[in-house]
Amino acid sequence: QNVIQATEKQTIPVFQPNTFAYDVFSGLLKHPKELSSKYFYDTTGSQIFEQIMDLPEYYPTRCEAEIFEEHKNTVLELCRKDYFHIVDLGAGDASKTGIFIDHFYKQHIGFEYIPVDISSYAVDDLIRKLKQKYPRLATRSVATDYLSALHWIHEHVQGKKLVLFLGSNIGNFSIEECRLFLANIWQLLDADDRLLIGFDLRKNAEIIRNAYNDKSGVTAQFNKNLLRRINTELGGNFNLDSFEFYASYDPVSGFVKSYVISNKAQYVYIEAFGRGFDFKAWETIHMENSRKFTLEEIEELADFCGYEVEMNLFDSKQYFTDSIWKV
Ligand code: AVJ
Repeated sequence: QNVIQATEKQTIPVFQPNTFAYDVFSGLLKHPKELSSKYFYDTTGSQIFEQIMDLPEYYPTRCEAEIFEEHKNTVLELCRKDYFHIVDLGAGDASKTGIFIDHFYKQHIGFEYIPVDISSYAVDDLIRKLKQKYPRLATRSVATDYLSALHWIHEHVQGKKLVLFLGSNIGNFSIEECRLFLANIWQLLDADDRLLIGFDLRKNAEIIRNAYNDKSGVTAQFNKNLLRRINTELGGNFNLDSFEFYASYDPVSGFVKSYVISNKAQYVYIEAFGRGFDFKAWETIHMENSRKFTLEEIEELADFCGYEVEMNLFDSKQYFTDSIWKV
């Protein structure tokens, strides 16, 4: 059933690696199946994530905003001597970076703001809003994935840099991807530059679980939106009602893992691939990691990737830390 009749076989283009089509194709061929959360952020997905940030259960955004309000001068003192470039990896709607931008702008600090996001909707919308609010603000934007963005930065950004990687975006990586990504950023940094990373910390497992299992079901929609995206962009026929959302937290490893699970045996056809995929009843698709860290893990990670931890900034509940690193 998986492979269509030979008489119906037509040629299908071979996809470029690192594209949406290629990654969906390879992810659905895996056992167990997986899709990448980096593809959550089409226009609808970016909008759903903005709703998540407002959920009562989703604490990380509020914690990080509290840290930035409390410590914006500390960060400013690290940068202010020369003109500098703020590179915001995964900027989204910049709800937190906005606290720095507002503060620095009003103090007439010389800096440029460079938001990077995989969603062109997110960066376009952000730049438009920033231009309205801060007419003198120097900005450039980059709508691409992280790795291509690092190439762009290497080519186009000279001088002092403050690289931001906020909101526990780093939690989406596996352990290996995380090290590789930080080692790649290390190559871009000079002695005066800083990397500021938001890490969500280990805490009461119940609090973590609830943050990824909200009562209103917004997080479920956020995950299922990727199936919908496959339907619209690749001609898939996922029936969203035949998949359940499930998120688990393992307090030993610190990993939240999110899944959509097929609630029956079914076959999902995807036009762009000229084929479909069988799902057994209760077969899983891994969608996202949201890793939670210990301070020891953060220290070890910095050390392994060639950095020195300059300081850790905390919110009042110590749920979250923004860790400032130098090379
Ligand atoms: C945007 C990756 C930080 O993992 O906490 C929120 C995304 N997923 N709820 C996270 C997300 C489910 C979020 N990051």
